[in-house]
Amino acid sequence: MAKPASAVAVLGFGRTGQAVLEFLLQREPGTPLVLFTDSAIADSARRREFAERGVTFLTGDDGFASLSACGRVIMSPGFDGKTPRFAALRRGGAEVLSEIEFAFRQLRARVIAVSGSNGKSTTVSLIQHLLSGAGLPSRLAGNIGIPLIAEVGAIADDSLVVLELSSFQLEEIVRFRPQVAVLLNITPDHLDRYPSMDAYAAAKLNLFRNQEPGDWMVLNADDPRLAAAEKLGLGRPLWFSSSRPLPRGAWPEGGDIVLALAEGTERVSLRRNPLRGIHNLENIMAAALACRVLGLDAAAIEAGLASFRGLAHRMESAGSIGSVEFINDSKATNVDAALKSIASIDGDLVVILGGKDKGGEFGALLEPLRQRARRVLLLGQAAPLIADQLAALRERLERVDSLGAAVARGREILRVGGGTVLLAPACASFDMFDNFEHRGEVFKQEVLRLRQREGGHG
Ligand code: UMA
Repeated sequence: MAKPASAVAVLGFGRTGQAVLEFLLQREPGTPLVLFTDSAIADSARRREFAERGVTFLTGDDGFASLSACGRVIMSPGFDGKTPRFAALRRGGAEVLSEIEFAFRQLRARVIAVSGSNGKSTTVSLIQHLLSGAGLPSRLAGNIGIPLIAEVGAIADDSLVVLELSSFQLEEIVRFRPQVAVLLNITPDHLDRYPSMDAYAAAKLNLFRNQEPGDWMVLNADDPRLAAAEKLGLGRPLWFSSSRPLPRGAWPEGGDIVLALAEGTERVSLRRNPLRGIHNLENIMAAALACRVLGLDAAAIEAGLASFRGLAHRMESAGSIGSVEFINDSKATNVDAALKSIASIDGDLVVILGGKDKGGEFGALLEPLRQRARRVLLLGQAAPLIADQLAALRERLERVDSLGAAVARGREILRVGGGTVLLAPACASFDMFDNFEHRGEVFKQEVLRLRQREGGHG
């Protein structure tokens, strides 16, 4: 039986879909709700609970076709709204909204949105840390793992939302408008979903689309795609560069960051900065500019930076055994992120690469690995592909079957001379793990286990 036109369809039963259902059940009681996923969802307490509250579960092609009877369709970011089936849905009259667009329409609070191929989570976490240190209430949400819709009820109109956005979440934007929009970089990622780099970049640039002249755009001047972009939006641009001074914006100078705005120039000392690497310097400059335009001064930014502790799975130390340090950068899920991790560590390296490929061009790793890596350990589904693209380094490549084996092998290789075993896989984790966090946890446990084994045997 067809649903009445007022029904709302929610696509996806992950974090986002469940949060949207929860919101609609509370805020729009009586509205018929349909939950769609491509494959059937296993019976679970969560599923039974929603079914008991009146949600109809649909699946498969026929299920999708019947969504055209719904007035609104709210999609999770994993769904690709550019495919023909969505065009048909729109032609049928349904309003298709992303969860971000839907949630934004319920918000009155100001939004600081951060996107980019790498560095988003560190930057939003740092911004929130700096704001709270300065006594400004804010809420963290988005791709970092907290659907915005789950938070809207708890966000006061006069507070701030710090939102991490992926390209997926920026695809179906209609009115979404951040007062401060930060774009960190655009480097190859998700090319299994996008037909080209241009299509991927276009999704990212949606960040600025609805900004108004009083809004701010914080941008990376060292990113060739951003620097060359002709029309970004109506907001006021503030650029940052890790390599050169700029008329306005941020750059490093003599152990400080210079923040140059229309009202004057200030310096933030990096002396007590806990984050390493050029990519983190970029994240810090972006966060500092965003907070500066929200009213924080250099002293508040400097104090907040000193007390910030980095995030798990991002250049996180997993401990040392003898003179070998283990670094967990499981979040380096694309080639560019892996390049940045390699560049930010001094000394000899053993690099662990591999996992589920996302259309990455691993050839870009060749030179840095040739210069820095004693060995490259290849793991998971993408191992043969990486071996192929790094064939020029053949004598330094080794296949491993598990992260445990990689940890032990890395320790062995660096036993004489010391160095760092770096997990920076340049791939997604889903071939062997639930997610990048799971992969990072396993890595840390394996390091611990090896340390105990070595300790036990003197
Ligand atoms: N599904 C379908 N058909 C599809 C796609 C998905 O049926 O074509 C269903 C799946 O069967 C499942 C559900 O949709 O039931 C999963 O939805 P989802 O993939 O949108 O995942 P969520 O659990 O809702 O998590 C999403 C983000 N996931 C993705 O963008 C893939 C999370 O980012 C985000 O934290 C969360 O919303 C809250 O905002 C994760 C991620 O991997 C961390 N992001 C990518 C990245 O960072 O590189 C973009």
